[in-house]
Amino acid sequence: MIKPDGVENGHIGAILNHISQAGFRIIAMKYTRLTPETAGQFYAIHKERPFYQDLVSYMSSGPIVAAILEKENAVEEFRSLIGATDPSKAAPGTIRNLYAKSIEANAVHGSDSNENAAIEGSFFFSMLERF
Ligand code: FUP
Repeated sequence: MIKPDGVENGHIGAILNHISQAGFRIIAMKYTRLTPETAGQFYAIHKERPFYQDLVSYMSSGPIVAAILEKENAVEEFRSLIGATDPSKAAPGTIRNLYAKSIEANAVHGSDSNENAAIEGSFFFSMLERF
């Protein structure tokens, strides 16, 4: 997902370019917006964390781009492409190093396991929207 800051700051094209250049295939893609309710569901795993309410309101603050990406070892490869959650700790040249503003407004989201990738893909896309 390209988060609200990535969209707002005009980085959709650059981020998709990094993703394509890194060899990911885009299986489905959607420009949309989360509501506080759907953002809350998407991040339900963080419900007990102190930053949850801020995260939900931030993630519903503007449009996002959701995508399903395909590559061998995609979860690990994508996490290394985006860099650490905190952009000040993200390796040089990673998407968060280049485009993120803060630990909350960190430009992109990537699934952290194959299981969560399947759950998160189904959250945004039905079978009819994929190929
Ligand atoms: P990541 O997997 O890199 O997206 O990071 P996490 O799953 O740990 O966190 C999910 C999101 O919660 C982050 F992208 C931003 C937000 N977050 C905060 O706002 N503050 C924190 O201290 C940690 C995470």
